[in-house]
Amino acid sequence: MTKTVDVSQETAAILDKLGVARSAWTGGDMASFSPVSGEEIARLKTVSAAETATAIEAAHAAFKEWRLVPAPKRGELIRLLGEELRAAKEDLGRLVSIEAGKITSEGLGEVQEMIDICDFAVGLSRQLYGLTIATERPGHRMMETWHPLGVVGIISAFNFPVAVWSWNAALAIVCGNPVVWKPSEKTPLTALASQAIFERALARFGAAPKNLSQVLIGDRTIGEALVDHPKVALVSATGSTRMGKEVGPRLAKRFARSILELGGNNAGIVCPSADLDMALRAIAFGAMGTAGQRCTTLRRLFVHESVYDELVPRLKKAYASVSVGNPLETSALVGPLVDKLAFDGMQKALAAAKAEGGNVSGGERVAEAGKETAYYVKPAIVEMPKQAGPVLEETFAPILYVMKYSDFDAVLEDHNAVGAGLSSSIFTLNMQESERFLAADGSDCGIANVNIGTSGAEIGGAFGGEKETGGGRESGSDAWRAYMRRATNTVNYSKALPLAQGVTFDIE
Ligand code: UN1
Repeated sequence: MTKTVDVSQETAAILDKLGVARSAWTGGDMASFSPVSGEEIARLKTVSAAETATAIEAAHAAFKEWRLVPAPKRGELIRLLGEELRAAKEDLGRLVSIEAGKITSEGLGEVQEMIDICDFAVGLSRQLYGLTIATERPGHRMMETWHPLGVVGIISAFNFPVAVWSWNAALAIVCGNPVVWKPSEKTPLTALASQAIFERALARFGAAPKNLSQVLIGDRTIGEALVDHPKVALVSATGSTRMGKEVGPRLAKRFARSILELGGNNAGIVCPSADLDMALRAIAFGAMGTAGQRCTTLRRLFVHESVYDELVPRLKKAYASVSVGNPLETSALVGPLVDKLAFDGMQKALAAAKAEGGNVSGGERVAEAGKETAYYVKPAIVEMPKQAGPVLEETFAPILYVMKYSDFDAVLEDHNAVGAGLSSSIFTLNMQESERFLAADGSDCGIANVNIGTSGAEIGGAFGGEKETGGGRESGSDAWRAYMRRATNTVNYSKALPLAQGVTFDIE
């Protein structure tokens, strides 16, 4: 017997414990649901476009103070945030499971990702360095300085409801910028909880300006107000390519910066020499993990004809036996889809795949007793005669399209023949193949892996992708530079004024 969890009651208990005021999530005008049970768990107050503008002005006032605080001191605030997140890990992870439907270890993993980026950002707070560059003029010095940029708007998606905020917020704050966050309408509670945790860190930190971090609950009008407001210097937006196509040009129109982290239609290639046991595990997690709702989810698999008949039946067996169920009550590996829209999208893609000659196993709804508005599905594996129809699109659901290949050059072409360019993997023990995959004429994605799946990237690397994925980079490596403005400084310490390029301009 599994215990029955009262989702609403548990949500309330966690929010109370994390210090989120009841007035923020009861009696409001926006309903929020848990995909675990399909039930309404909160009613939130939304803010208007006018209130968004006020919040941005307040953030800008905070910017004027925060940019003058030394970066290592700013890092101290993020160190405290990391401590508070460690203390709240279990509760926040559970809330992620309730609100996004993630299984327990993935809910906790998401909070771990927040902790990791805080640690990274603390170190970074002492490493926001520029170059010193040789100048062509005697008695001169040329260097780069990195300054805080301004208010950073964050638009995040339901599938990583808190980690993506933290990638942006930890870096932005260390870089001297306040953040204004519009979370997904599907996951507002984890946002309120993260803000409450941040406020605990702020209280311990002491003297920080007000409104360094704000959460704005509401619909797309808030996102639009963030995108259009002249005092928002950068918007980091995670979501669909369709959303990015609207956000990108609007930001460009006013010369604001963007970090776009959009769709992924990620592929793996299984070569003749692959370690098939390893590939099987990586494929299973990449394609079925998070119920196929990561932007790094594995969606297309190319298997060499020499190993196809060995690997694919094993994969189908793993699909048939994978446990699907309530992530709060069971240790199932696959939780629910986020809502009915996601379920309908999945069924539509499967029907289109069949019409293209696909052979579908799985994909049917799994009944969860008494929960007609919760959408649990068996992950689907679809053998396709070729890459066509829905295979070329991102469907945010656990569908893995499997195709046979014979020629390495041709499979690389097929690999790159989709709009998105986020993540990719090759499974091979042949270094000529693996190196080629990572070379200039190999994978065209922002993330290219060898003998690892497409999902589950560490925070230390820059995260993002090319083409219709939007080109933005968040998280590790030098992604911090997007949150700062670069000044080139030339200092003349000589007694003369030589002009560059040998130009003379002598006045009397
Ligand atoms: C996303 O799905 O939007 O690599 C982000 C991963 C995670 C982040 C995914 N670290 O799967």
